[in-house]
Amino acid sequence: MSESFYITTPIYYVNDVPHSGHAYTTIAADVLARWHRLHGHDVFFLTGLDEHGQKVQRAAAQAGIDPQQHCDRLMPHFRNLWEKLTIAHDGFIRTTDTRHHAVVRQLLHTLYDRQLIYRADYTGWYCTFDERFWTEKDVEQGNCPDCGRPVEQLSESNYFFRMSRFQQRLLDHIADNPTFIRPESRRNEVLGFLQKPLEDLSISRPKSRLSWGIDLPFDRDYVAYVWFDALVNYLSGLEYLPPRPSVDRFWPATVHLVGKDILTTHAVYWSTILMALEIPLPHTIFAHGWWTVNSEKMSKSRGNVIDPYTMVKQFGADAFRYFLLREIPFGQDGNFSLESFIGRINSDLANGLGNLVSRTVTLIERFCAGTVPCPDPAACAEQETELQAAATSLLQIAMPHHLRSDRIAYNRALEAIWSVVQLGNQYIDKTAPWVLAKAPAHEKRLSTVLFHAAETLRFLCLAIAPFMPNTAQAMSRQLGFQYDFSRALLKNPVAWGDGPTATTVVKGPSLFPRIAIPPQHGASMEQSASPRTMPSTPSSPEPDSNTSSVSHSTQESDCITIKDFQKVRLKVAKIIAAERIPKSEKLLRLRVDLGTEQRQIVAGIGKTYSPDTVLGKTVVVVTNLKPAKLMGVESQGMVLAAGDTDVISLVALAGDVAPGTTVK
Ligand code: ME8
Repeated sequence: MSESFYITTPIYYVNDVPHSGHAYTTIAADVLARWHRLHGHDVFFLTGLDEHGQKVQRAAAQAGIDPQQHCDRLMPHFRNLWEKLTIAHDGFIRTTDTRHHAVVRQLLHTLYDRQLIYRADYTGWYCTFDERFWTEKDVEQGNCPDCGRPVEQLSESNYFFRMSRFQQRLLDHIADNPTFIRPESRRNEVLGFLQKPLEDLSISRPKSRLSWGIDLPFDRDYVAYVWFDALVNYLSGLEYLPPRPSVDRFWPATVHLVGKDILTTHAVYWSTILMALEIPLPHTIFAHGWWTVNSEKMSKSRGNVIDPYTMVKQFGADAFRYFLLREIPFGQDGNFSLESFIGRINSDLANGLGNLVSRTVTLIERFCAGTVPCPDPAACAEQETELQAAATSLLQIAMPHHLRSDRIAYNRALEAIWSVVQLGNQYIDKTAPWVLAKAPAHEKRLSTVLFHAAETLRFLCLAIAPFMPNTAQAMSRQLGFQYDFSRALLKNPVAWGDGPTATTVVKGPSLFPRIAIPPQHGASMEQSASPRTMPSTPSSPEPDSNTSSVSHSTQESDCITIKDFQKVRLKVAKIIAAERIPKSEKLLRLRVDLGTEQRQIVAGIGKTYSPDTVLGKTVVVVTNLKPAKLMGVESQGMVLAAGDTDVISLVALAGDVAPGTTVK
């Protein structure tokens, strides 16, 4: 039997239609599932819906319908979205399914029989929105520490799971299994949480307060706490969903992908429940970061929700999949901006991959009568060796490294793929097949070059297939390979030149038409997304005579001139004072010495640096930025720092340079 790979997403609440955050986790899971299928692994990918609990009951009441009717009404919004995003899940679970109820009841019974569930009176602070109790010390000025909404004091008789008994075992498990909670920062968070004594977990809600749930098997006046019910889906889904994948075959799960918001419920609640049931724990719980819009949480009330349906309709499923996984490291938070999205479509997709496919196919059509030619080993040069090494290492080294379920780095994987895209475009520019075609003496060299360009695309198409299945399919069609990506195409190593030979290319429509940047970007997606527009100039296989030789495109709107760059005045500065700005986690007030003057700068580096660690540092400052007020404090410049989203490091100088020196 081949290696098994069981991946799950959270099951999403059906209190509302899905948004891009839900799409993010599901796309991420789909990529790993597809990658493992391509390698011939035995894959089960489970997603679904969390249909019980207060949130759903409340949403149904607001809609004036019965909760089940509400769930049935919302379910297609999720299923259709997954179809539009080409999500190839193997199972879709709904917690209102009576077969799921049976498993939840059976597990509750087991815990009850083992005396790991008891009844007690409890008084605590209850957050209706999060459906959980908080202790006095957790509550922040009368508000829930999680969602910030007011909490209310509630006294209630409930059933409790003896979670506290498992605290030490859980700590030991985390210590013994370094890849159990990923990434490392989240693992530390859980360890921090476990420094405090773990309390027992209320696993029931009285029906008098909440009736929408699964009846407790030992007391019909109560329903199960929605999180107990929901977490069990990871097991129940294996038991009864077609094609009955079975617990024996797939448990323990390889990876539960979750957002950082629900790390505790998975790493602590779920782990201790499994321990109590004597069921092995999943190999990895990977908690990814949070997408914000204009640095704010996405929410309907703020009107900044990014509607995934709109994104797919306007930019295509693959572009959306690409952007979400390329833009921010999985695990870190990131800000969604339509401007960055369109920027990536134009630079990485239209000018990068789309251009490489289009020019290769055009050149083969024009100079080889549409048939991918055979190479002549005698006509190979160093350029071919370099291209071949880069493309083959993609499948053999880069992807296996970046897509391991305990260190998932989609952005790095895509970066590696796009470095080959860039190399491919440079290769065509440098070898200039249109020049070779002019002299019959270069015929073998021309064939060799076009073969290598096509072979690079074959490797690229296998590498991107998990990320962009539609694009991979279209590429394979245009190059005449006709691959079926649901098959285990990477089960055996793929070697350079071992693909279908002498295939006939078929030019298709442009894979990624360039998008015009809307004048009013960055606001709500519905308002600002522009319709797709065709490229202003058709993609050309040859470089424009007015552009430099490495340019593979005549579309250079993302570039700035040296004059533009010189408008930014950069100077070396020394930090001579630093302090935190009250009530801000991120901002430091700095005093910097610029040789001839001193300035006050407010820098968003406070999460990475404390004031004492930056004191005396030599940094680079933008000195001609218009002054702006941040949290009421004027900033007279900007300090340069590196980091895709969060600040990782200040920009330092390689040698000793006096304050005030120009940086250029
Ligand atoms: O918590 N950025 O469901 P839910 C990134 N039913 N990911 C986001 C996101 C954002 N802004 N917003 C949502 C629940 N997500 C429970 C789960 S599992 C047994 C029960 C994603 O509908 C992310 O995966 O609130 C997050 O953990 C999940 O949606 C929460 O979905």
